[in-house]
Amino acid sequence: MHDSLWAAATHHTFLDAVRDGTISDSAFDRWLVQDALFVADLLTFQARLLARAPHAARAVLAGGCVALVAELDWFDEQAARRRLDLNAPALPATLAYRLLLQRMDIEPYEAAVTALWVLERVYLLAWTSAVSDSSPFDEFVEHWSTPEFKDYVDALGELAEPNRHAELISDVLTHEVAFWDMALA
Ligand code: MP5
Repeated sequence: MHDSLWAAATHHTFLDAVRDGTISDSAFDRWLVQDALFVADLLTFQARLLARAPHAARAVLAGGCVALVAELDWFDEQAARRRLDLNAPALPATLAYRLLLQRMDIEPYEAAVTALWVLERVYLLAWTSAVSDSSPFDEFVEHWSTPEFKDYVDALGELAEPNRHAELISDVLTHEVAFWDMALA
């Protein structure tokens, strides 16, 4: 039922331009800074999700939290390399996504973990669509298209209820589309 939204969230002009190497530095850097802010918000959400998860889900969610901490270091390194200020203000799409994460935080566990699976699967499929032999952004494409990341997304899929929570799933997908749009705006 969400096919067209999944397609919009995972195939986007931004990703095509990353694959082709035609993305402008300003668009790429805008995405990078805002995504670093998003990942910090995601860690807040996921740490709380871990705290209320059933025991069987804890290893996967705890591994995800550790990965988010490492990812924030990685964003710091990427930003320093590109001379970007990660203390920049959050743009409207990032602020709107922050509100959605706060809503997910008060949803029942099953809905919240499903939403987490959706947003991680979006990044897996989206960046996999940007794979090429020659993108100058290889390191970014690789970050979200490794077999390890796919395993993590599949493990979240085991915890998720993809056939329920339709409205929340569509909210997440809509916010993902808006996030790509923001980079190009
Ligand atoms: C992710 C992300 C994936 N970094 N940014 C957005 C807007 N959506 C999803 O999260 P992670 O932790 O980088 O895999």
